[in-house]
Amino acid sequence: MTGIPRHAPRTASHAVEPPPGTGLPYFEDPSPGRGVLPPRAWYAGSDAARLSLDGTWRFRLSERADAEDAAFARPDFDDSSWAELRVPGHWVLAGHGAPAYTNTAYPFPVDPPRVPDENPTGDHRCRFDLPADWPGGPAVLHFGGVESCARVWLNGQELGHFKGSRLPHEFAVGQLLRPRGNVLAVRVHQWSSGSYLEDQDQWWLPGIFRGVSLHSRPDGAAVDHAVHAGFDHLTGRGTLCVTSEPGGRVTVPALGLDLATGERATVPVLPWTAETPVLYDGELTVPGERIPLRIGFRTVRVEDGLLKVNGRRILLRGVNRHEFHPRDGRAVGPGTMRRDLLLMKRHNINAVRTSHYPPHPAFLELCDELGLWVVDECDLETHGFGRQEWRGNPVDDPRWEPALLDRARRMVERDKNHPSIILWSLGNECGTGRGLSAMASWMRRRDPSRPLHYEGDRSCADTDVYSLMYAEHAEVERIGRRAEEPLADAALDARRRELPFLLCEYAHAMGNGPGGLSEYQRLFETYRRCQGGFVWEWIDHGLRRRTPQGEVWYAYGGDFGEELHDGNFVCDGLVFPDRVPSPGLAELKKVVEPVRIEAGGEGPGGAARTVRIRNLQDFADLSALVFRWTYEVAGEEYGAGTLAVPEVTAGAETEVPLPAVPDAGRGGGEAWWTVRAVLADDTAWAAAGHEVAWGQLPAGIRRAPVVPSGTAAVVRRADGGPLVLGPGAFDAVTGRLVSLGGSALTGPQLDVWRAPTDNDEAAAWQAGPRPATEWRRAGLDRVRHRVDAVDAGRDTLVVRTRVAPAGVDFALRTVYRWTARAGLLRLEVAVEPVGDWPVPLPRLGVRMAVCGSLGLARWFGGGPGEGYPDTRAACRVGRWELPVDALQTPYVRPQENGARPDVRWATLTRADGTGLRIDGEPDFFFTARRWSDAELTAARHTTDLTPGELLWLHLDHAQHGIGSRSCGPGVLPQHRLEAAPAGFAFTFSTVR
Ligand code: IPT
Repeated sequence: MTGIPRHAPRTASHAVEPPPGTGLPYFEDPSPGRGVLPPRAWYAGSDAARLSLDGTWRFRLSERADAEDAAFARPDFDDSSWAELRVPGHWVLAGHGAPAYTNTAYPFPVDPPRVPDENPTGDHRCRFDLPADWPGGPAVLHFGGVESCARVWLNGQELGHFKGSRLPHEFAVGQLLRPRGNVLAVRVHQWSSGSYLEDQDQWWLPGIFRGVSLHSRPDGAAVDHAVHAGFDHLTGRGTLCVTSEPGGRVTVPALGLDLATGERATVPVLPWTAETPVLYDGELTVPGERIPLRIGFRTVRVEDGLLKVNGRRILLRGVNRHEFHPRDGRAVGPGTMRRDLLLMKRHNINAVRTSHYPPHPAFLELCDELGLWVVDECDLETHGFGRQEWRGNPVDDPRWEPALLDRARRMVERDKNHPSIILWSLGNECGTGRGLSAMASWMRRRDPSRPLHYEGDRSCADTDVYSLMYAEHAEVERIGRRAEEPLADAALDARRRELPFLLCEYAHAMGNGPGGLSEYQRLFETYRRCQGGFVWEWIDHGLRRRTPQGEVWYAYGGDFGEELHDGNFVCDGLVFPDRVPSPGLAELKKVVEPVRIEAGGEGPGGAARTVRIRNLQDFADLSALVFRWTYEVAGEEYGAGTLAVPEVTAGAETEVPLPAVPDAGRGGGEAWWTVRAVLADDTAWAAAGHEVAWGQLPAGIRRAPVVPSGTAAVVRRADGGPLVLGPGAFDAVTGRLVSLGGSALTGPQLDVWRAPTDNDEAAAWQAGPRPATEWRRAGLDRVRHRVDAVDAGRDTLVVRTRVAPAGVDFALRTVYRWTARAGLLRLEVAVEPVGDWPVPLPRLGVRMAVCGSLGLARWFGGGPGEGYPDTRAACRVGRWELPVDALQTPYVRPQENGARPDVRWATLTRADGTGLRIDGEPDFFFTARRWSDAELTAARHTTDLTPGELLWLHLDHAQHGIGSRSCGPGVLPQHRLEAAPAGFAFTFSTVR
């Protein structure tokens, strides 16, 4: 607690004035603005009066910045012909103009600080009366966020203008207010010099998208205040010091504290951590105002090469969060913010990077309350300059320095009192430059209590943590061993090598995926230097639309006719646009679970005897959890209870004996213990019983292979008609199964194609192999099947084929061998690659089509959600049941989805319970859908898929991994599906 900084001087409106005489209009001038008050800490409320001006305003859109004069700002201007518009909101989402999506490209010619003539400009008017008890005197007008440049008038008087879209701006207005009929006029330009600093990967959404409010600031109200609350883990004591202008007193009843501002008190406290977010309620009283405080004691340090909070290394299980709502864009309400955080907490996420701008301040209050580590990132990205070797990059041009410093200040001053914020981030993807260094030195001076983050400068000259995005596993491992490639500058290299490491972005959650999470987590748990990271990203930014028939779909780049756009790259979240968790979130929850439950000592037949429980938390013991076990045989429960688990401190582990095998469960079938760690009591983020972690332990695998007994059926040949073998009938020419138990079907045929996932497609700018491109080039989407022989033996039907696309000489020789016994029809498939296979296979299995009435799926194997070779951690062995329609994962851009891994058997049944059963040997991936893979491949939006008459079944022996190549590493070698000889079998039977 040394060097508590004093407040920055609060006289000038901008401590660094813009360079004079640029001759540019205010919206193009690189300056941050004029007439605005210095920033201050945001707080939810005090006893000083506040008036929200949110609501229905009047609105007029012009195509250019200068299309209209400013007469609309006059109080008596007649706006009755204008449209109505909800504030906060984005006019492009309210029927005026259209949103546009680009990732890194500026959607206008790059000529900083100039912007195009086509500059949609929204004039807004709000008429308001003061409440009867409004105190009069000084007041400020507060804008929480306006994109991208606003010019403001109150009662005809111009107040000033500002840029910095996701930052607060305030004006002194007390002298202009009158009791009734006030008119606030705001002109908002979509494009400004500020747009060059806001090239984040998201929709361009102009408008007043955060709240507008009026705050009484009576004489003696706090101009600003800062809460410093550190924790000394050696003594267990916290030190509190609150500074404010003017000074006053601070009380914290629970700690018995009553002290003057500027004074320090050191008392025993419970510290704040993301796992134990203890907040002490207090109050700051200054002559003109009483401000409630929520104080969390914690100390952040970089020490011994590690990022530590309260003396301990922390592990970040984080996500990048943009503010997004499928209808309201970045105008995200408190309910949505809370929902995001509850979902995160319930999925074991403990950290948020506020990519790539400070969020609504209420979000940070919720992070304090619920417990998340926060990297608060400045509203800054100049990524588009990277497309031109960073020529003209504003962060390296002194003309922009006032704007950069203004942004740094507005973030730090607004957010400084949140215990949840452990790192400040300078911004995202800006290359390097003096402006960034200036921001960093200002931040260090202003707030020495928090380390700095910025990923874009590999030298780490201005930062306290080494951060990368999308680094491959192998590189993370090198960094973990502090054996990374050296920097050219030896001094900088030595410094960086001592820094803790995090991945500010990894595991790109676009579409089906991300794959490879488990392998990253293993690295984070092995190397103390690797302190975790932030998955990219939390939510798909699909904008909700409806077909004329009322069916919902989600729009992405290009759906608004943008001339330049980046398609569905904007949909890369762990939750769908409607915040329904995607399988990727289920996978993340399992992979980052804070408790690991594994088989301990082994008994006969590989059966677990004990369960090892590891507490992977950084602070909390396991007392918040109870451990429930069940014993299942063939997916059926034969016993359940609670395990007695002794106290396990953070980082420690224990091994507890498993109960005796329940007598009833000693029969045949595959047996498993499932141990689940659930919340013992209700918490602020989930109810008692919520499952935090689980593990499955083999209880002696007793699996009888499905070798049908009884006498072999013989092959019969109906006159000129099909070949018949047991319950199956086969086309005599093609050898394909055409009916089973009397029900017509299109029999199994080798299949290697899958509708490419976003990770299969890979980003266009990715160097190196892009799997889907290679697959198409190889022709895997158009393979042909040549039947070389249909050999009907006495009790065996053998069909020999050669499977290959046009134009190449490599192929898969595929032999189908059919036998039948006792009503079971067995297929053995042998696949032999011939020639030089240049690519891995998307999948290897058979595809068949059955009647669409078989709408209910039951299976024993991995579930309940989908899983692929490198995304199956969240699948547990069990018996599951879902309608076929519910097996589909509605990725915003349709693609391969819905496979259930490790399936032993599956049935598909009609409403009357009859149907089809498939047993696999070995386990298989089971997929069923009402459209073909060709249709799935062609679809651009979910509404392009219409259920057909048939169900398409995919019984896959293997799948290629998923990886994260849509923006990051591809499939790890162990999850690649190379063309190689393979054999697998299925047994088909009917269910009656
Ligand atoms: C990285 C960006 O930082 C992030 O904003 C987002 O665009 C993400 O990629 C992809 O969705 S930058 C990328 C070029 C590595």
